[in-house]
Amino acid sequence: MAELDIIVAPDPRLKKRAEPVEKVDDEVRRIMDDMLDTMYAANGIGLAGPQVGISKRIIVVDVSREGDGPKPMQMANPEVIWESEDERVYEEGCLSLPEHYAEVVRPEAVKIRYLDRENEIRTIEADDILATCIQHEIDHLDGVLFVDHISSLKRNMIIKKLQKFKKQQAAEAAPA
Ligand code: GNR
Ligand code: NI
Repeated sequence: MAELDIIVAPDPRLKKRAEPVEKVDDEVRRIMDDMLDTMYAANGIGLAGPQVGISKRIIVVDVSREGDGPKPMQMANPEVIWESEDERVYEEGCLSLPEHYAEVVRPEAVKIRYLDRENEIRTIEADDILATCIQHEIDHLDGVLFVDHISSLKRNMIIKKLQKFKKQQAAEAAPA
């Protein structure tokens, strides 16, 4: 079990398309477990490989409510195989865009096919926050961030602020 560092935008590693997993083996299971640890430590509801510098099509999600106990989900090669025509607006955040939020429109329900921990093909239907979160994570695997779904004016403002924040952090870490 290990916590990984989460990459903050702007960063070229967040813009790359991630590679499919050939087989869910012990190495992939270890990555999935480390990603869950990292996600819980950061109080996130989802995390994708590229956010921790792993350019593989792996995501983890847990949208359970606090009182209900954890419901971790771990997926390799997740794919949207159906999406509803109905859309919904959800205020999204992202661990790679800390402290920035914006309303994003997406299909309100989706069917997802993926490989589970045992390398078995599974299909699930998701709606509500689970549908939103899985679509957000699959976007990461394609190098897409939620700000790519909003106006360029808002996007550029958020990216500029993050760039400034990162420069400050780097200066504090390595004083002249
Ligand atoms: O923790 C997260 N919350 C969230 C809220 C609304 C829509 C999507 C998300 S995912 C995000 C964690 C994250 O950055 N996953 O990639
Ligand atoms: Ni994200």
